[in-house]
Amino acid sequence: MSHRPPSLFVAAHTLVMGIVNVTPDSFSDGGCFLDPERAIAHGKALLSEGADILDIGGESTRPGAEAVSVNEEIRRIAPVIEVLSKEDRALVSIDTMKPDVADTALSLGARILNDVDGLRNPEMRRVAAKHNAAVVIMHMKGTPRTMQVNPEYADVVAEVSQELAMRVAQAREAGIEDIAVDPGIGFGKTATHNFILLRRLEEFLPLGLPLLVGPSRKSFIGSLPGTGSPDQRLEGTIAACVVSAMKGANVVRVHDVAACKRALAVVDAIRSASE
Ligand code: HH2
Repeated sequence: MSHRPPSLFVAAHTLVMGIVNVTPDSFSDGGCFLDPERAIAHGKALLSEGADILDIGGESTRPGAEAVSVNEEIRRIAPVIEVLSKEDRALVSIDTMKPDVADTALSLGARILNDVDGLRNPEMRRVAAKHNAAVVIMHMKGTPRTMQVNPEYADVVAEVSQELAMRVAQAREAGIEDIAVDPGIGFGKTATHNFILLRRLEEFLPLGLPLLVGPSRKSFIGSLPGTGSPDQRLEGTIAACVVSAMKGANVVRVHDVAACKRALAVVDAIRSASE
């Protein structure tokens, strides 16, 4: 008999991770929630809309974003994590690439470490293991500064999958047990790469791990007519979430929690209906 604890990323329904960006420069909502009180209010609103997880970040990873110091990132996220992790039903995730930020957030009550750098840094793996955190291992080609400079793959799905498998093995070696994988929509990929990743998402299922997908308001949606600005990308975001859920994603990471919850309730009902 297996005694593995249940994964935080697996439930009977598709989980929705709501985004709380405590940043001045995030690509779609930069500056909206930099003030801790506003970020906390936003997190509470997302919980009341049905968010299953709150993903709190203090550094934008948009292409070309300016780096943020450890102290500044901690100053942004700490008060928000401290309050939101004490909310009823709240499961808090910290979105960071920095070990010291992760350490502080996990000490303050976050239970998930979401690292867009895939826990490449051994110190990140050590911090996650120390706190017995669940982790999201995301694929990124390059760094946020360079990733959109002409990304190339022979077979994007195969290459992303191989790299994720390698990072998962490293994380397991470090003693991390609860792991979700994420193909990293928009992180070192052209719009076409992102469409292919979503169309072939089921090819990540053989990794045998919960799958998280983050298409929300991203520029691959904006590459299509009439969706140039992020506030025109809700329907496209929902379409990508629906496809992801139908193809086996366990978690979607989105800004628009209420709308995505409503759409995914239908998907979940279609998937689970029995004769
Ligand atoms: N996307 C963003 C940030 N973190 N984490 C995971 N696991 N998957 C993603 O696709 C992902 C992520 C980028 O979105 P956002 O947080 O809205 O923008 P910014 O990085 O500009 O703050």
